[in-house]
Amino acid sequence: MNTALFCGTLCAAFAAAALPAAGAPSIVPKPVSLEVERGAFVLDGDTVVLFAEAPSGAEAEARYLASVLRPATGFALPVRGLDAGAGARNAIVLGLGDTGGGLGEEGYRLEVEGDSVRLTAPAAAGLFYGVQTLRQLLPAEIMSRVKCEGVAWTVPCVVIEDRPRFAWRGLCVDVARHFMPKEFLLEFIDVLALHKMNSLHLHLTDDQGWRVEIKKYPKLTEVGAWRAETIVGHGGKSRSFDGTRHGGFYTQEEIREIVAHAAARHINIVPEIEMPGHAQAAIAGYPELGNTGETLAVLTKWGVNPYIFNAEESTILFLQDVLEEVLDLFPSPYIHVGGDEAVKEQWEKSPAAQARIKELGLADEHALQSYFIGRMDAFLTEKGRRLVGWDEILEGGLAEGATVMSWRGTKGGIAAAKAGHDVVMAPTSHTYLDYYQGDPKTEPLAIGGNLPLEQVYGFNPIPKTLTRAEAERVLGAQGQLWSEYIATPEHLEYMAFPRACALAEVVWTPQDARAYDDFRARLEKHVERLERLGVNFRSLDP
Ligand code: TNX
Repeated sequence: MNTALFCGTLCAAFAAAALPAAGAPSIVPKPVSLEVERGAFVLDGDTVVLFAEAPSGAEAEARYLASVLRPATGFALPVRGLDAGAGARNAIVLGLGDTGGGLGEEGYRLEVEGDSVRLTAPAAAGLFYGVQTLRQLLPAEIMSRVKCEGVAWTVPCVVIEDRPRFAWRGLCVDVARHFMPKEFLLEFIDVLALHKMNSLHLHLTDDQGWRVEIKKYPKLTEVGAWRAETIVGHGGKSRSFDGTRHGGFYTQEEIREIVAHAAARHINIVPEIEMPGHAQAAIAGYPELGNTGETLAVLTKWGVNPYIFNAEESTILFLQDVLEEVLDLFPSPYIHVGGDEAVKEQWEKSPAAQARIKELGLADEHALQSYFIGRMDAFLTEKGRRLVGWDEILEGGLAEGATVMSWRGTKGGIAAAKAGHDVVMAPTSHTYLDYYQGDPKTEPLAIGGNLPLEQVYGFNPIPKTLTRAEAERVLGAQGQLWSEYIATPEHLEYMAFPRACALAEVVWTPQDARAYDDFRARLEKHVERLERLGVNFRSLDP
């Protein structure tokens, strides 16, 4: 068959049927620059995936590409090193090298021509993101986990140059309030990768559950990973409980598997071990960590809870032992220690806490929290890592090396940036994906709030009040999936998508290249991909 003719007809049909916005492909997040040219590359059973052998790093990305193309097409594309001088017809060629375009650590250049695809990047991450773009240039069926018959696997001819706006492009998943199985996290990571997100923050501990095995302190999971039951709905006056035991935790082996799976997709897993608040599950396992000596059960309801860790030296050392194991499991440069919503009432009443404040010459309970977090900061810094905490860690004085995650608006982030600290923006106003995304009357029960898709898209992580130098301190932004009211993976996906698609574009695409209507048009096509992937996304509002 005449390929040019075949492609011409097919591409016209493809454009008419599927491509909004003047025939431009619907890539999410939108690339920095994209030129569509005439013609198309056709992927078939004879296509080869080639990688330039030196410098190394391209081979893993080439193998990943072949592996993601396989299920839907059924093609077992050969992956080979590129012989210098050999022709590269019907080939997808991946190479590491200087593209000359200032693409940074994560950028890439993708050139699709009629008989070959060339993907070049300064580093492996860029090749990976170029592969994600290439997947999105193919028909949506490419995302299918089962073979799709009768699909012409065409890629429109394009030249794309792309790089992310921010280095921290994340989501936080709360696996403490409701445990999520490892298998689900692995799939969720795949979907994040498709959106060029590079950070998954796991909220591993809270009042209602401790979810990571710590060998030195087995009762953290033997006791702390299980609660007797869970409050029903919002509780209200006639609060009732479901009578069903809930729990689970990740073994260290499972954590290593999750971390490795994410790393292969250029996603860093940021572990969070909460302190000094949100600590009841840990205190249930080890009552000596608390302030009252009471034997507690793992909490079965939601909200801010007064049972926080005491600030004794023995407790600080206990938590540093925990962190020691956490550091061994998670190579992340950033370790999150929480710091939010630590009610000080038990410290106010506790003679031991008051004595500690005196002994350390501190002003008050806020200064004691600051001291507590400061000890963790020093510990982590010495191990070559960096502490991250919620914006409450500003109260009573910010630890020297701390990065602030700003959730109560952007105020905390602004203060931290102005004080020369790094910041991740995570404000309730634009990134709380546990809030309602539509009319509460027709949505599944959520914690409250109102965060429609357009509002997420409207977020600019750089507040206007920052100078250029201060703005450099904003590493990026993160969406939060707190799971008090999210009990299943399906529901978590429903809350995450498509709002996480909007967030992905917020953190990837230059601010002045973004417009909601254009995004919304591309999203129509993009949700077909989510559908093929089997993601339980919320349908787009008409
Ligand atoms: C506040 S955000 C919390 C979480 C809750 C969330 C519910 C933050 C640092 N603390 O513990 O799950 O609100 O939206």
